[in-house]
Amino acid sequence: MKRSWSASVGMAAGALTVGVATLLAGLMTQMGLAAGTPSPLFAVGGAFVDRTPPWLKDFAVATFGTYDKAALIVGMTLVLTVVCAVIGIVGARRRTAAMVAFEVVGAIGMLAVATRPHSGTLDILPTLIGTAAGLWVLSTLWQRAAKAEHGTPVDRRRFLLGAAGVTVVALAAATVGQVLGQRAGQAVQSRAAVRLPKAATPVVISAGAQLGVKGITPYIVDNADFYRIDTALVVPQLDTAGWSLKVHGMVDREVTIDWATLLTKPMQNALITLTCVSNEVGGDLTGNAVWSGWPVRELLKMAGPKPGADMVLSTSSDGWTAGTPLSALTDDRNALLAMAMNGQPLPFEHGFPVRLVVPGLYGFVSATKWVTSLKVTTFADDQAYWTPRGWSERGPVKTESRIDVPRAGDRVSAGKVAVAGIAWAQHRGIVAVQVRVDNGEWQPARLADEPSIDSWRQWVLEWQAVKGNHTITVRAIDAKGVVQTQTEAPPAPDGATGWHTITVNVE
Ligand SMILES: Nc1nc2c(c(=O)[nH]1)N[C@H]1C(S)=C(S)[C@@H](COP(=O)(O)O)O[C@H]1N2
Ligand SMILES: [Mo]
Repeated sequence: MKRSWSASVGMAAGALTVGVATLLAGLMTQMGLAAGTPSPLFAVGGAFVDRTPPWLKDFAVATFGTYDKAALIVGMTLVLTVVCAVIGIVGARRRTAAMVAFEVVGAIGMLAVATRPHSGTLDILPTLIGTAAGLWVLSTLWQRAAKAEHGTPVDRRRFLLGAAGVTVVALAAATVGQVLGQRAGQAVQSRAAVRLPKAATPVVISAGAQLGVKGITPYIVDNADFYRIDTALVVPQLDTAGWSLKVHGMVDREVTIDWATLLTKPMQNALITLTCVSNEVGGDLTGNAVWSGWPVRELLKMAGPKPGADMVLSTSSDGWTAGTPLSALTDDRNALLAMAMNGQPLPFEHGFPVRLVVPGLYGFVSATKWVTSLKVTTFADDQAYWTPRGWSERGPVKTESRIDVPRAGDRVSAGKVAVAGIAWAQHRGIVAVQVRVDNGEWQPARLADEPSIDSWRQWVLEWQAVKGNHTITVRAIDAKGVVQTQTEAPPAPDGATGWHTITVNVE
């Protein structure tokens, strides 16, 4: 077999191993699955740096200056290329020995990954899968090379195209993985470095806001349990240094605010329940949290909306848009440029570094995550993401209630049973919740405290359960006197309606 051919088999296999491993490492870092340095090239590089004797370090810095790390990566790539070329050449005669040598190189990569600081058990996966891909390339291309040697020009072309194709794919994968991993790494560091200012308006949650019923939704939902809805296939990984928000359109003057400036503004804390318009009756696409941020009305005031404007089109870094009535962002409600959720910098999935949260409106018309632009405009001139897709232009939250316990289909013992759940009518407030068993009389539920009219409210009814199957129905009445409608409607176009009804079996 031609030496250059067998060498290129080894090099293509090595390239694919690094490419696949780097791509998977980048994806894992992006998804928050990797803790340490799952990319083998960087792990080996890091391990090498840690063990470099001082004289060599000094020499490297003196020779390459600030390019010392780039020089290291280039150097390692060259060494790896030569090693793989040799493995390829050896493999032309001694397949098994070459395969074992390749596995040893992969194992060195895995060892380096596993011993990096903060490494988790999952971190070696990219290198493991990459090595398997490399072994597959070795055996496939050796076969093709052997056939090409005594074969037709077609066989030769098949081999050369195969080797070139693998190398191109490998380089592309490595590049994408590197960009993903680096950006994600930067974003994670940026989020970890955030120091939130103390809020000018702390929220007070009285003990009476929680009824303490077993199985009821907690008044505040943990960030990790909070529902997530968005169109982003890959969670945007922004960092604070690169973030800014521009107010433009129908304004007296354009204003751009960056993270450092936002941090100097008096931060408000607010209890706000977020609800998705796609939530079915009884569904769980709703959550309550303490949000901290600067009222968006203050920023809009700086820009000076022009007369005639009635909508703000907010855009996220990934191009998603929401159309919010200008009035909801300029009246006295706590519409926030939120920087924190339950005292933590926003989780990436919930909009880090800054998102909008507007009491009383469904998320799809208000709660833009990763927000980077606010265009003051009109409903006549601009359309938000979901409007041409069959959803309403406006999205005030409807008065709703949900039974949390017992669960539908539960078996319970006869006697006292706590029927409990939550009700919400953001920015209006809940004044009553009523429960009905088997189409009997509506009975008033006991309400928990309501620390904010922008949040949901817990309720409970002590029910004397008697044997048999029973249906339980709930409805809420909001502070405007509106009784939750019985009329059943699907989520599209502007929110589901109907009464949440469950059946339980009492024994
Ligand atoms: N950038 C962006 N922001 C978005 C969305 C989106 O798709 N992209 N979805 C919205 C919808 S429909 C809802 S219900 C809320 C959900 O917010 P959460 O994921 O933090 O619970 O985010 C809103 N903000
Ligand atoms: Mo939503």
